[in-house]
Order: sequence, then structure tokens, then C-alpha cells
Amino acid sequence: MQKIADEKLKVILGGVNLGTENFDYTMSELAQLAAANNLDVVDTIVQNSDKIIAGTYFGTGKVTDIKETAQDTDAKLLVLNDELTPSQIRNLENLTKLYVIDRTGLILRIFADRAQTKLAKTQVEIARLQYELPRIHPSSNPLDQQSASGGLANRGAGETQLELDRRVLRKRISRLQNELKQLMQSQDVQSKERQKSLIPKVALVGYTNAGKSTIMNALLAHYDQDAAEKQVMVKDMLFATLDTSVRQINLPNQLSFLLSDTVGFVSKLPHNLVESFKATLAEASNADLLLHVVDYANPNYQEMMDVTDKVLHQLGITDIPVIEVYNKADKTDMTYPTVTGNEIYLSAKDDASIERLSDMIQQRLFANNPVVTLLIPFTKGNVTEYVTSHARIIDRDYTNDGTQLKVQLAPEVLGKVKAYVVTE
Ligand SMILES: Nc1nc2c(ncn2[C@@H]2O[C@H](COP(=O)(O)OP(=O)(O)OP(=O)(O)O)[C@@H](O)[C@H]2O)c(=O)[nH]1
Ligand SMILES: [Mg+2]
Repeated sequence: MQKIADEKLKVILGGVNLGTENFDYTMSELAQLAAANNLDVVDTIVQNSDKIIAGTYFGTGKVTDIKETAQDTDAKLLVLNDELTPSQIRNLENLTKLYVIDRTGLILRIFADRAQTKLAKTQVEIARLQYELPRIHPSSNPLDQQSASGGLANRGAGETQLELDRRVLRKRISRLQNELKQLMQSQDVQSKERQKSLIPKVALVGYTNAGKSTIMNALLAHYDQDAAEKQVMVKDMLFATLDTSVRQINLPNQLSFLLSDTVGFVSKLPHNLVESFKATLAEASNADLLLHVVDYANPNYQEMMDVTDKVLHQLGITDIPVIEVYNKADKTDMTYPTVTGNEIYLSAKDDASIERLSDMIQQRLFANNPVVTLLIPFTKGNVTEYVTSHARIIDRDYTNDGTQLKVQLAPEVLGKVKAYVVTE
């Protein structure tokens, strides 16, 4: 899919305010989504109402307002804050003579634009085709010409042609779903390898632009001088990350954990997108611990947390322990790092914060690991080597009978060296 336009298209934002608490916030976010799509917002039109008009979304008065505003501002596109029905879009296009795109369509376009890997591209493409399936119709909308149905939708033919187009789309969706399955199988192999490795898994989740990737990079850099090539992309924009990246964090005390960085969420995230990103988010559902990162400097951080919780719920991720990471505290009055219970207020750009977060992670992951003393004969150098690279060494002593180690280790590691335990 192409971007909507290389030169900036002038757009009007529109929304119906049903009196919900977070309406203003979703509208300001819509503006950000538009900016992320290289659109130039020239005006915003809001209707306060207790219901959405079934046929046209807005009432007649607002439709006239929009038409006039478009003439005054030279706007070509109307971007709406909700997911509209195909006929609402069609009717509004006819009435306003503007091209109409809804919030879902906008989000899908951003995802399509950002997707880099085959996996991400396939997932986005499936979501987009599913969204477009009921929406293809003969239209002169240039946005449709860039759409999945390609030129097919624009033949101006009637019902039969439409049915044909839909069949083509359905076929394409099922072909892509098969491709996705195959891609996932090879991912699954990697993921299973990680499962077997016994190393605990931690996943970063949260709203887009919260600072998840920045925290991943900071943790990497904190413990690894050569972390440069392992860094992931950080950018001040929505949906910088679409693919999951997994990195091993090696702690100085011989312990380590796997950290994964995942796609960010946004309010009213399209259902199809959540569905097709389930595969990518599998890394989060297999985690032992989640770091829920939020931009604490954003006045809407509470809504952002609620959205994240909701999406995690939709994904069936409900019973994994969570550390709530209130990030970007450097842009607030809050003293940082500050820990209270399962919450930490910090700045991803502050080393003391990263150290404190790492302590918290270790506390959650390893605190319950048993402490034992092992006596390993000098002839068993390989066992000593295994233990020192898989356990936290508390004390080391050399006796006549061999190396005596007081260690804290994971139950699985203990299972392998049980024969050498002297006291438990
Ligand atoms: N001031 C400040 N800026 C931060 C902090 N953490 C991250 N940022 C900035 O916030 C922006 C977004 O950071 P990312 O790490 O890309 O955010 P993300 O959560 O990975 O976003 P997505 O990949 O879109 O989901 C970047 O410009 C970062 O430099 C922080 O603690 N303080
Ligand atoms: Mg990111």
C-alpha cells in the first residue's frame, strides 16, 4: 500500500461526542494519527449528540458545516473518530464531496506504512483486507485505488462485479493466512527454543510511544558495553515498533533473563489488527513477568493504561504478574526513581532508574529461587563451570574435597546438580 499522499493532503477531523469522558483525548489522538499519516489538519468539527446518525454519522447541519469548511480551507479528506459502516462512509462521501476515512482505516494505513518484516507486513495486510472486504464499492475515491482491491473496485460495475471482487479478496485473505501460519511455524521453533532455555522471560507492553524500546535499549546498554548492535529502534512517533524483538539481558551476578519489546497499543485499536497481531504478541503471553510501560508525563496516561489493560485482556493475557513502569518522570515533578509496591516511577534516560528497575525485575524473577550449598569435587570442573554460569554465587570456598559453593539458583538448574548439594 502507498502512503495517502507524498504532498500533504489537507484534512478535516470530525467526531461525534456522545458525552464520554475521554472524547477530547481521542480527538487529540486522532490528530496525532493523522499527522503520523502525513496529513495536514486544517479544521476539527465536533457534534455533541446523544446518538450517532445511522445513515450519515453526523446530522444534516454538521454535514453542511463540513462541506462549507472544506470549500473555505481546500480540504480534500474527512477523517472520522469512529469506525463507520461502509454505507455511512459512502453517504458522507456523496454528501460532502470529500473522501472519507475512519479511525480504523487511518490506523491500518499507519501500520501498513511502518511494517518492515514479512511477518508484520502479512499481519497488517490480513487486517486491512478484512476491513476492506465489506467496504469495496464503485467509487472515484483515489484512496480506494490504492487499496487491496486495486483497480477492481473501480470498474463501475454492479452487484455481480462486486461479488467477484469480494471473492478475489477472500481468496487473497486465505492465502495470506496460510502464509502467516507458515511464518509463525518458524517463529514458533525459535520461541520453543527460548522456552526450553529455562531463562525467565520478561515482556515490555504498553501504549505506543510510552518508551518501551527506550527501556529495552537502556537495560541492554546498562549491562553490555557492546550493546550497540543489539539496540532496537526508538522514535518519537506512533507505532515505531511493529515487530517483537527479543534480547538476552546478562546480569553481573550470572543470572539472566530474556526481554521482549512488542508493538504498542492505541485507543480503539481495530479488532482485526488485534486479532492478526496475536501471533506477534505471543511473546508477551508466554512471559513470566510483564513491564507495563506508560508515558507518565502524558496527561492522559490513565486512559492509556486502561486501553493497554483492555487489549491485554482481549488477547487473553490476564494472569501474568505486572510491574507498572511510570516512565518519562523527568518531564514531571515526580522524584525518580521511586518504587511503591508493583509500581516504579522512572526515566528511561536515567541510569539510576534503570538500575532500580533491574533490581525490581530480579526481585520478582529470582527472589524465590532456593539457596543451597554445593560441594563439587575438583575432578568435576565442568559441573563447577555450569554452576558458576547458571547461578548467583553467594560464597565460594576451597576444601580438601573440592569447591564449596553457596549459590542461589533456579529450580531447574538445581535439578541438574542435586547430587552435589550438601545442605539445603
Ligand atoms: N524525556 C523522556 N523521553 C523519553 C523517555 N523514554 C522514552 N522517551 C522518548 O519517547 C519517544 C518514544 O520512545 P520509544 O521507546 O520509541 O517508545 P515505544 O513505547 O517503543 O513506542 P512504539 O514502538 O511506538 O510502541 C522517543 O522519542 C524517546 O526518546 C523518558 O524517560 N524521558
Ligand atoms: Mg517501540
